[in-house]
Amino acid sequence: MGTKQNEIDLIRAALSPHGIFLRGIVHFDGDGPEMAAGMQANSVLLLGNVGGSIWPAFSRWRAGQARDIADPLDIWSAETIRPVAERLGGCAYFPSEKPWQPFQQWAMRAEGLKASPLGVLIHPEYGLWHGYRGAIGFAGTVGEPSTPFVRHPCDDCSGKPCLTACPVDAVHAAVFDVPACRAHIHAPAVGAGCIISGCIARNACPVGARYRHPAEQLRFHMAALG
Ligand code: B12
Ligand code: SF4
Ligand code: SF4
Repeated sequence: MGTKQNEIDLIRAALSPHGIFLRGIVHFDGDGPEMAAGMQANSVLLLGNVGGSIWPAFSRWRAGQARDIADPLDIWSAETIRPVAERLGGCAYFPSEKPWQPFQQWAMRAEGLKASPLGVLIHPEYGLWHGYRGAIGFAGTVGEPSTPFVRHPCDDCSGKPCLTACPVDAVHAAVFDVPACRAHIHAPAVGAGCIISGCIARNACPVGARYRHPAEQLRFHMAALG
């Protein structure tokens, strides 16, 4: 197995100043995502944020853009990650780009994470306060697959406060009720709590509380929920 440590070091050095970190590596055996040239990727390097790590760099970039540009975080992510992928001969993937790539499945394989009742994958340290900004696929074998975590924080969470915090009972152990959540946050006045301070159920989770997104970032993500 050829470890191309050079690529990994380059990716880390280029992206960590923007608050984007290598979150894990997945190796495939003929079932990887398609690359631009019609080939399949054999390795995918998953890139993401931890807590509010991207917020300073993204905010600086945004200050230089027109105030009303659509999907600024997606544009910033592509402008930041794509040149790194191209420099290394890789193919960049983005979570909001269609067709949607299975970012959460990759994260489950790379880090051993499992879904919380909110649908968001929960991390033993960062809790619900992390996400994925992109991934880079390579035709060859890059790095070693990550060693997955084994502990799922929801298993030993006493009281499970996320299940009772939502004002419209959208969060259940088995399924997250997306239509109920959407209807509530778009209802004038009543939904303002979630829009201003972030999802109440997500805020109620005790895991990784110190990684909670800054208030401005919380509002940004909630406003982007269409
Ligand atoms: C569509 C979508 C939504 C839809 C959900 C509609 C639905 N029921 O599918 C809406 C707009 C409601 C949504 C909301 C949110 N989302 Co969303 N979403 C996506 C997106 C773009 C596609 C999901 C998908 O269908 N993938 C395609 C299949 C093939 O991928 P998959 O991995 O095999 O499928 C998994 C998901 O579908 C997941 N799933 C199923 N139902 C739901 C419902 C929700 C709410 C979520 C989050 C996941 C989820 O389970 C599948 C098995 O793992 C992904 C990015 C991506 N490319 O995956 C982000 C993604 C899943 N979302 C994410 C996040 C963070 C959120 C929000 C918290 C945003 C916010 N406000 O901050 C909210 C959660 C709601 C809340 N109360 O705060 C993150 C999750 C990160 C993590 N830690 O797991 C992702 C990965 C984007 C990212 N950039 O990191 N989301
Ligand atoms: S409150 Fe408990 S059950 Fe809910 S997401 Fe957090 S750890 Fe999991
Ligand atoms: S955003 Fe509000 S309505 Fe939606 S799940 Fe969270 S608490 Fe419930």
